[in-house]
Amino acid sequence: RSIRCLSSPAPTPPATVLSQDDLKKLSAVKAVEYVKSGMVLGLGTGSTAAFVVSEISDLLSSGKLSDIIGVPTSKRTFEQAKSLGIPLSTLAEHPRLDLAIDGADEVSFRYLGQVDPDLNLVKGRGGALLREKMVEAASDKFIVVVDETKLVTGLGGSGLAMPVEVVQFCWQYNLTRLQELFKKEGCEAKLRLDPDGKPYVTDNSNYIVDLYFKTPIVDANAAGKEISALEGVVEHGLFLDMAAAVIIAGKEGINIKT
Ligand code: ABF
Repeated sequence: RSIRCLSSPAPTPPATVLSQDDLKKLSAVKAVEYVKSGMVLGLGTGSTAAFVVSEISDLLSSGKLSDIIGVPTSKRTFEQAKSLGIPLSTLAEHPRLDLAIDGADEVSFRYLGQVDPDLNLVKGRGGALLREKMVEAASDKFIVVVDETKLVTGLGGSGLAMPVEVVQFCWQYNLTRLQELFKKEGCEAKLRLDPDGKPYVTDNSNYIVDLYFKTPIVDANAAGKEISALEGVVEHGLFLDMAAAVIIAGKEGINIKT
């Protein structure tokens, strides 16, 4: 009979496989290191930003942070922060904020082969782009928290939605004009709908026209200006040259770009 190995070598334990949520949490925890007691903070929207809010709540509960006031970028962030006992306020009461931390859908890092020094972003797939942009524009520093899946070689490059918030009254006109504007990028524009098929309505009672590009936007700055110039457009998801730093959590660790 062949002599069977009594014990085969122990299988190599798998390297720690970090989930996307793990990576989001890592970037969130790193970003909260920039929060100091007494700050007025812009609180972002989305799952990564939600980890930031819960981390701030934990630090307040443990006494490691105090005297924080939060200005939420959406009704759902307001509800989350309120439920965690974070003192909240508004832009009306605090027209200037010390710091805003928020997620993003795309970070343009290798634009046309160059590192994009402006840390340009696509944001707003969560529908909160208008309040996000206002809060982040009002902040002395805006820090972005992402996992590495958000890096793209040119904005629109993910092929996923780039939102434009429009007044309900003229959404069809805006949809048509936006599609024409980005014909060379093979843009398809769609009115964002709720699961029940009705138009999605933002916290500001507007609609969203989502743009889907076949090829990345060539000139993001020009694109932002052209979109904003359209009658009935309230805001768009191109956040250009706004971020002071992007904290990227990847399987190799944390990478901070400023
Ligand atoms: C928000 O973060 C939105 O601008 C963007 O859509 C979202 C990204 O979502 P997640 O962090 O869940 O990936 O700020």
